[in-house]
Parts: sequence; C-alpha cells; structure tokens
Amino acid sequence: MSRHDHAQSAADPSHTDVVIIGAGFAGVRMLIEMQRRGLSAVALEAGSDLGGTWYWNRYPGARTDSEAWSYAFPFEEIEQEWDWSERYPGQQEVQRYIGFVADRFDVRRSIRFGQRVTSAHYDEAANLWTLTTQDGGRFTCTWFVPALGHLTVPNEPRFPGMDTFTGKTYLTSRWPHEPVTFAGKRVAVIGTGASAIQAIPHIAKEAAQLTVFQRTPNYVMPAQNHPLDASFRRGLKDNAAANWAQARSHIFGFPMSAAGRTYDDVASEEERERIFEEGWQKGGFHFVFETFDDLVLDQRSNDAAAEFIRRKIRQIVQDPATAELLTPRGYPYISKRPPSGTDYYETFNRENVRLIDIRKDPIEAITPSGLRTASRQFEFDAIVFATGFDATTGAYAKIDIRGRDGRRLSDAWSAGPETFLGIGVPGFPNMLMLCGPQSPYINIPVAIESIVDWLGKALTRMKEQGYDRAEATAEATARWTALVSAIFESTLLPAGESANSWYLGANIPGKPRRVLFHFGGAGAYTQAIDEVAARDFEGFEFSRSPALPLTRSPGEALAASHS
Ligand code: NA7
Repeated sequence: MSRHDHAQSAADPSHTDVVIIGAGFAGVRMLIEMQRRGLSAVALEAGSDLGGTWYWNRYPGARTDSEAWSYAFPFEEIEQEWDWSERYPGQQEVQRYIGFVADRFDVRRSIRFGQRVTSAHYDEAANLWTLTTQDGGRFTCTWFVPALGHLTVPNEPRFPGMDTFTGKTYLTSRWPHEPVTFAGKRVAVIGTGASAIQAIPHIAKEAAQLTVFQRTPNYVMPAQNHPLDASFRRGLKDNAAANWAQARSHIFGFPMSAAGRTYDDVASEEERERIFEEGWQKGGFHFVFETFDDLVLDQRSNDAAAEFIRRKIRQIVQDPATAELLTPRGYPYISKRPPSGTDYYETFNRENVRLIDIRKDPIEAITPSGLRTASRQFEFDAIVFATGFDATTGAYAKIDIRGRDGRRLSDAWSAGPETFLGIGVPGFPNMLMLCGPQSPYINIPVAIESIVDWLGKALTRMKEQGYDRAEATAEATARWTALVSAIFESTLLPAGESANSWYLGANIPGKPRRVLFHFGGAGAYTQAIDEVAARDFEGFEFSRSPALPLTRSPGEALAASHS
C-alpha cells in the first residue's frame, strides 16, 4: 500500500479515539494497550517501517546498551516465542523484534507509515484534536498521544562550509538504508558519544584511515557482548517474569540487584579494586549498578570508579599521548550517560586510526576536500557526524502543537518544559505524552510499560465515569517540575563539565536549560504514577466536554462503576 493510500483528504479526516505519533517501542505498545481496552487508535509514523530509534539509527555497530531480556515488551507469551541471539542485540534484531510483536498482536494495520505530523491543534468546543501531516493527511481524535522518543531530532552542527564538501557525509541517526562502504576511504568521525563509540571500531576495520574528532572524552564501559546459547535462552524464558519484576523496581530499570554496599563499607583498596574489576568483567551497566550504590551520590565513591577506568584506559591504549587524550577528567563518572563499547579503546591502537582533540584545536570549517581545524587541514572522502540529539523537547518543537485558545506548546515551554509526570501539560487537555519531558530516565521499555499501563487505566476510568477530558493542573505540574529539579540537584549529575549535557538541553545552542528527565529511578516513578492513579488521578482534572453526548451523568456513571 502506498503512503498516500493512508492519508486522509482534508474533507474526510479519519477519526479514532486515540491518535499516537510514533511507531517505535512506545507507539506499538500503546496500540496494543488500546486494542486490549477496546479503544480505536492509529499511530502516525514518519518512517516507512516501524521501530522508531531502531528504524533511524542503523549506523555500523548500532546495538542496545541494555541487556536483551530487559529491552523488551513484558508479555510473557512473547518471551516464550522469541529468541535473542546476543546479550546486546543489534539494530536489525531489535527492529525485527518490534515488528514481530506488532504482528503478533496485529497492530501493524493501525500504523500509517510515511506520515510526518506537522501540526496538532485542539478544538475546545468539539473536544477534538486535529493532526495534519506533511502530505496533507488529516486525523482527528479525542486523545492525542505523542510517543516521539527522547532522542529523535538529530543535533546537526552547522560548521561553516558544510555544503562545500565534495565527499560523502553521514549522520549516525539518519543512516542510509542502502549499504555504505568505507573500504579504501579516508573517513572522519566527529563526536565521541554513545553512537560514535559503537560505530568507530566498525568503521576503523573497514576504512583505509579513520580520524576521530573528540571534544569530550567519555568513560566507556566494555559491553562484554556475547552470543546467547540455548541453555541461557531457556533460562530467559523461565525467568521472564522474575526478570521483569526486578527491572521494574531497579533504579535504572534493569534486572539487577543493588550492590548492597557503599564506598565506606569497604575499607581496603585491594577489595575495592576487586569489586571494580568484577564489575568491569561483567560489563556495561553492571559496573555502574553492582559495584557501589553511592557512585552517583558520593564524590569519593565516584572518584574511585573514575580512577579505575582511567587506569584501564592507560593499560589498554598503547600510545601514552592518545591514552591521555581519551581520559575523561573534569566531570564525574555517570554524570554524562556512560556508553558501552566493544573494542573502543583497543581501536586506538590500530595504525589506521588517529585521535584529534578539538577542544584544543577546534574545527573551524568544513572544506571541499575535508575539514580545517585551527591549526591543520585534513583531507577526507567521508565525514560521519555522531553529534547527538536535541533531546526530548526537540521532537515536540518540530510540530506546531496548540492547546486551549490556540496556545502554542512552544510558548508554554519557552523557558523549558513543565509537565506533570512527563504525561500532561496544563492548557493542553487530552494531550497525554508517552515518555514526554520529565518522564523517567531509565531503561526505556520499563518506563514505557508503566506509563502505557497508567494511560490505559486513565482512559478506561474516564470512559467508565462519563468523562472525556483530562488536563494536568498547574499546581501538580509546578510540583513535579520542582521535584524533578530537586532530584537532579541532589546527585553528582550537575557537577563539572556535565552541566553541558543533553540531560539539561545544554548541548543545543540557545535551548533553555532545564532538567529534562526524572532521575528518581524506576521504582520511585512507578510508585508516583501508581499513587496518582490510586487517588483517582489526582493532579489531573477530569471533565465532561460539551461535545460528549449525554447518556448518563458522570455521577451516575461513577455510581455504576462502583456498584
Ligand atoms: P551524544 O552522547 O550526545 O554524543 C554526541 C557527541 O558529539 C559528543 O561527543 C559531543 O561532544 C559531540 N558533539 C556534539 N556537537 C559537536 C560539535 N559541534 N562539534 C564537535 N563535537 C560535537 O549522542 P549519541 O548519539 O552518541 O548518544 C546518544 C544516546 O544514544 C546515548 O546516550 C544512548 O542513550 C543512546 P560533547 O560531549 O558535547 O563535548
């Protein structure tokens, strides 16, 4: 079916109870929930296939940093029917998995592909949201659910001379669907965040020469990825429910236990070293969450972890000058999202790889044949920009969203986003964000599951009680925004150079700085939203719009639902 077959003409908008934007993990999960609860829903997806992040980020080496069994939908029947091939599955496998789940629950037919939403306007009298798409499609709904993803809009740096380069340019987050070969090429990678750290070892193996332009070195954990054998996979199936229960209460939404010790609990240096080494060997986030529980709270604990990693870098990287350049200083470990790598530091021992410190020697311009830093000229056949994202609010800013009385979301958020639970915004009735700004910064499928469950309950409750409008109150929103800031300030996250991180929107010139995520952990967030639901969705005002045909009064409906 062509994308145009799906678009509705202006005269004939398609109406459903719910319109979702996005068909990644969140959008697909929301469609399943709506189907289960008997609400009609469509998801509008800009891409030509589902997957969201896993559709767009198909750069070499792209894979999860979460272990497969927690980067999943929590339906046990799915766990029994799906076999992961690796501990950290690659982009293609994750995208296949999301497609498998969509087909298993038959929601693919509810996704309209190739539909980039340009506006979403609320009409108070009709209690209706109308969404329009780039192709002129028009979709109306009572409840509008943006499921836009946190890292959706690329940060595309604007170096002078960008358009003059005669070689090929790539953005990791907009990687072509066609095969890309770097064989025999001189390649530049700009950026050393999580995406670059995955891509660099792959590009280095293929390219004739790779030059990495680094602004801030990262603390890179070894992923310790490996294939999963039959008995391990059997165990995953047997333990699916227990794994998920553990993830739901873990601070970051992983099936891990807390270390159960702090820095002060271990007096001997040798014992601390042994604990860090064990975490390093387990790999990835096990180093963060199974060494010392106060890494993000206690400076000494954090310093010890950071020093351990610095020593590892010096051990792995043979050239002392390169090792020194790769060594992060000036900000605490974890205060920027720590990436996981496979052979990342080892790659800098290759003869065809060099590292340039653009903090000392900044990029001044892209030139027809390469790029120019303050002191040197470089020649390249290809430049890869791995420069990150305009996190969370970036995707909202791309859509003309207007609430009550035509108020623009961009005006409401001109000083930074303010939400209740990362779900509701005062003045924007029935816009219910699925992982919006100020939602939890945790392993994302765990956040999605809690919020989808909450949204499903809220919509069912409204229907049962004869309401058709929900709006976050200004008081609850102010309280949540203050809480989100207070949590952030109580940690080491704002310290040092990390004050420039995308957690605060500080990586994008001109973006207002505000804490973009709830850092209180999966358990605390789930508890907060469950309590709101238990108190009859306190902090949201449910009301009955004039547009709702009167079948029974809210009071009668309420009595009926309690009888
Ligand atoms: P990140 O982690 O934001 O990394 C972006 C990288 O690009 C980082 O090294 C930046 O340096 C660098 N950068 C950004 N702008 C520039 C300019 N103008 N010049 C030079 N270097 C620049 O994004 P990723 O895509 O790697 O990872 C995002 C998330 O994906 C990750 O956390 C996981 O959740 C998955 P900086 O550090 O700002 O100095």
